[in-house]
Amino acid sequence: MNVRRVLLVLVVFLLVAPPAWSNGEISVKDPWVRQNPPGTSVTAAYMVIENLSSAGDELVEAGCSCSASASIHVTEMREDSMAMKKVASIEVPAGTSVALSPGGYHLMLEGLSGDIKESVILELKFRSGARISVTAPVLDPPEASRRSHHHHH
Ligand SMILES: [Cu+2]
Repeated sequence: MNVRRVLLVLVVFLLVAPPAWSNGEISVKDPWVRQNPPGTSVTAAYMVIENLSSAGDELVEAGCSCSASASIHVTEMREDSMAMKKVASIEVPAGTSVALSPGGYHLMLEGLSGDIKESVILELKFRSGARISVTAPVLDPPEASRRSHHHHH
């Protein structure tokens, strides 16, 4: 292969490369973070994680420069109340996608460094070693529920 051919292959690869928050095997769609009420220091992030590979994977760690900590949580119905608990990981079986959404899995962002604005960058780490950075827009709750219910005025 001569240099020109190598460059051509590189250019084609860059043109077809998936969006920023995909590594070709794991793809993250529709990320968003709930706007924290003014003065509070906790919020949650949501997204859909798709595993495009033929091997199962697991989200094992998350981080955000916007907060002191980010942990993986699940909201569960217990008796007749909702409760959240920390989980070690979220399984994403091969060829499937898992939704992090209000009332279910979410990333709990605790110790916010201030009121979050516009967007935050989430870092996701998978058992396979894959690491993905995701830019998640900050949505306030009414906007967030419009988005999740696809309601139009
Ligand atoms: Cu939580």
